[in-house]
Amino acid sequence: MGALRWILAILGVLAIVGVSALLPPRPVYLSDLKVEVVRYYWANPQRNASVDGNSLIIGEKWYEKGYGVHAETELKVLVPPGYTHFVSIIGVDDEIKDDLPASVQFQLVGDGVILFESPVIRAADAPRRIVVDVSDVEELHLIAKDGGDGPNSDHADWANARFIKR
Ligand SMILES: [Ca+2]
Ligand SMILES: [Ca+2]
Repeated sequence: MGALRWILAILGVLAIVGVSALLPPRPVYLSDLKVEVVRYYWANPQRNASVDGNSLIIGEKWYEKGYGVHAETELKVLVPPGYTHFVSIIGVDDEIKDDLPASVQFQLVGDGVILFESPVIRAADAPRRIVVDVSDVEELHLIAKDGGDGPNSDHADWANARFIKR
């Protein structure tokens, strides 16, 4: 009886280890990491909020995590070891009305190399999902640029910004 109990216990542990090996690894959210503000304009970047301190909302969709910034702002973060991709929803926060002249370009620079550059995104544009390979990157810079026409109304969201393993 004692031996059977041990065997069942060992089988149970093996089953748990096996299942957890099959589950996808948890994402690491940008807003849970140490983020350095390299430069910012108009107001401090906000963690898990828009740059005005409201909920992160793009195209009427709400996002719990991320960073709200004002162009031109540059954030710096170290890619967590073993994580291969940066994923985010980008756009102009809904606190800026669609008829205001917001225009933002989102750029990712990894170890000095441009990895991603969005088109110029405006307040009426829908949220966009980006997936960028950062498997060889140590230092990632997230830059919100002014779209070439100055920073007026440029409230930019890096919504749900996170690192994943693929
Ligand atoms: Ca909008
Ligand atoms: Ca602009």
